Amino acid sequence: MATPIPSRQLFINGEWREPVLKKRIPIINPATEETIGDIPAATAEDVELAVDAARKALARNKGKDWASASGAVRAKYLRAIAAKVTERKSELAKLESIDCGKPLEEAAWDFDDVAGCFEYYADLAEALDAKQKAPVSLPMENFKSYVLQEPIGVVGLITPWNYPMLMAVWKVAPALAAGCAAILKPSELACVTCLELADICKEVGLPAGVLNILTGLGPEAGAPLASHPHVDKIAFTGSSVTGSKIMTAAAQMLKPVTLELGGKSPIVVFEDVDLDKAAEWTLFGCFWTNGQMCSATSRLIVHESIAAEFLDKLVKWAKNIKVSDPFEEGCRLGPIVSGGQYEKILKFISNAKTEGATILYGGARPKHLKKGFFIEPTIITDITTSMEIWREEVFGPVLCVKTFSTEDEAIELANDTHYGLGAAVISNDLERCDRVSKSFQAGVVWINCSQPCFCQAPWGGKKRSGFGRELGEWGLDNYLSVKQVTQYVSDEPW
Ligand code: TXE
Repeated sequence: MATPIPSRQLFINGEWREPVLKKRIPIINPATEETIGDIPAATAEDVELAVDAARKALARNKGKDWASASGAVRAKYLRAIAAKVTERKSELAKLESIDCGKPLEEAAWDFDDVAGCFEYYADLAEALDAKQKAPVSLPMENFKSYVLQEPIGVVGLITPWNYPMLMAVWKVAPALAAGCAAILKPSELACVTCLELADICKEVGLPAGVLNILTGLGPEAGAPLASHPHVDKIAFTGSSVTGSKIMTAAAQMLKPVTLELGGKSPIVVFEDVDLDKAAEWTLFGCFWTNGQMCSATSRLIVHESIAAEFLDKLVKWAKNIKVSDPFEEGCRLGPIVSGGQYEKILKFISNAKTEGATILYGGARPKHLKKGFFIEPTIITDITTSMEIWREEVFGPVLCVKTFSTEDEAIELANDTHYGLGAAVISNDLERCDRVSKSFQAGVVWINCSQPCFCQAPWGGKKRSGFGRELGEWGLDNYLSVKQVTQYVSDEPW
């Protein structure tokens, strides 16, 4: 079924605008390797226009600018966007699926989350009004003090391709709720739906310049945004390498950043589990979104007494995972997002073999698929902790397995990584789960599950997985600046 890709331009100051240098980037369908359209490619010249539009949206104009509008007014727009996303969910899911390769059913779930995220931050925008002028108790009676929570200003949001619209909205929704004006730079590898978000913003009449969307290459569009002197904050999700570059650029301007980077998350399975339930979460935790999740629990650490039986089950179930065009009924694993990422994953697998690991299942393109960037669900054993496959983020459907004998050993293996985004523990002993959760060096811990994510709960990493928290109230705080106002209230001279 052909899904036409709308031909769009950049979205600047509430209008479609051709890139100044008129460049475009082809869109490749990862399931067929065919070119199916193109996206506009912004450069530094377009970044200038977008920053100017965003600053104007925040400029004082008789109190009618975005920043000084009440939270209730901003909430109205966020809810209108949520309603449009829901209305257009099936069309958006198809576009997402064809653009980044995720199974259609998974893409549809993403748009429920997108709408839910806008709704949630609409509520927080309203609640923000009541939190203004919160009094601070002072030790001296001749002073009184209160706190204002103000938008941080113009924010640059640089996002990845694995959840193209959802990752963008985790930043856009709180930024707009806080009263910031934003410039979104989604990934060039998949950003078709982000341009549809622009279309939705036009439809609901979002004031000009409040959200600007610039598609384009990282070094050409992302880098000038990160280093722009009139961008007050950068929020980034992507690789640790690019995160480091962004932090360096921001440091030159002493600009705040939040970074959500890579991961190599563990899932620890104890001997007392129901093997079926544990297998379900283990496979879901690693192969969901074609394994392209920063939080994928891609290191299985399983108790030695159940390892053989558990691995038999995993292999049996992995064989039943349908790898196909994401539009096919029952598809559970679609193609990898791009040729570059596909080659990178296959190289990780071949390096693992060279280093002496065993490919227990998968490891290649499924024989029935002649085209497209497909990789079988892959399970690798006989791993040592110094191997690249155990240490580096693969960002594909590859599960690495090691066994343990004691709880301490399991925790040591789990924490033996420079990343610290997610970690999961599966056990029927809830006291043990509690103990292990506290020992994990990770920003997100799952007990008896892996990957569920709610927009109400904080999300972010430790160590080289970044810092700052998205989602929940913490996500809104990212875009707020706290101002102390202190008044001398006594008639007596000081
Ligand atoms: O990431 P990049 P890529 C990891 C994953 C994957 C690897 C490479 O391991 O294999 O990163 O993916 C923009 N200044 N993750 O190359 O480069 C870029 O245009 C400013 C984990 O796609 O980090 C895109 O919008 N911006 C991850 C965004 O950064 C720049 C999700 C992310 O791209 C830039 C994706 C620059 N110099 C990949 N260079 C996660 N944490 O979920 C690039 N960009």
